[in-house]
Amino acid sequence: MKQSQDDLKRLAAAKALEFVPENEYIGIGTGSTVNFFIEALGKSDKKIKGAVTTSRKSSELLAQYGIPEIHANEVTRLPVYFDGADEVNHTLQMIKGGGGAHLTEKIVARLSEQFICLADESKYVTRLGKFPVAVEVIPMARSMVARKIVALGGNPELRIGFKSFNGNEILDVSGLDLSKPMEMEDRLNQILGVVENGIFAHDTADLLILAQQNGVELIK
Ligand code: ABF
Repeated sequence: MKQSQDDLKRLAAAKALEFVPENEYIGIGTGSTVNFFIEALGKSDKKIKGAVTTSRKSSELLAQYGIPEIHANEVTRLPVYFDGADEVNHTLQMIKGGGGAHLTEKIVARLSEQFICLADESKYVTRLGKFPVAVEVIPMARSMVARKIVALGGNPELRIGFKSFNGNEILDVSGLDLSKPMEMEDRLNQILGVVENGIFAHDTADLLILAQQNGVELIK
């Protein structure tokens, strides 16, 4: 029987438990795949010291399962960070930010020695770029940034009614040429008024736990 996308997310989440180190603080991201991971971790007998997380939603869920939270400023390193993605390619570069939390996610990724990405097969792509790139902008620079993005070949759309964790706005940008993801990540971040974008080309995953109809595959 064909498994649903949620079944596959659950499978990836269950597999990820095997990579949770005990008696350590870990990083935990955001999104529905990670929600399954937090649930699985909360119900498991794995003992961790606590977690640095990337959104209020994940904080709430951690609290619900009695997993202590620690602030990013209280740790100097994390052995591992678990998070999902909107797209991930064969070299484990990703597009993230569908949930608008890519800034906090990049910070926790950079604090972590290992980034483990949890994904169902729909996220695994040959080429990044179908999913729009989220660009977090300082509100007063929004229009100026949008014009620069158009000049780069992108089509920016304001995410209506959304503010990031840090009170900024998000432009969802389609149409960008992501054949060189690192270059585009840098070019977007060089625009004055951009806080961070959702291309994770520098901060690739170290391991992808990919749940597919025929089983879970580990891709390095
Ligand atoms: C986070 O959640 C984001 O970077 C990404 O946008 C999203 C993936 O969500 P889901 O697991 O719900 O597909 O990982």
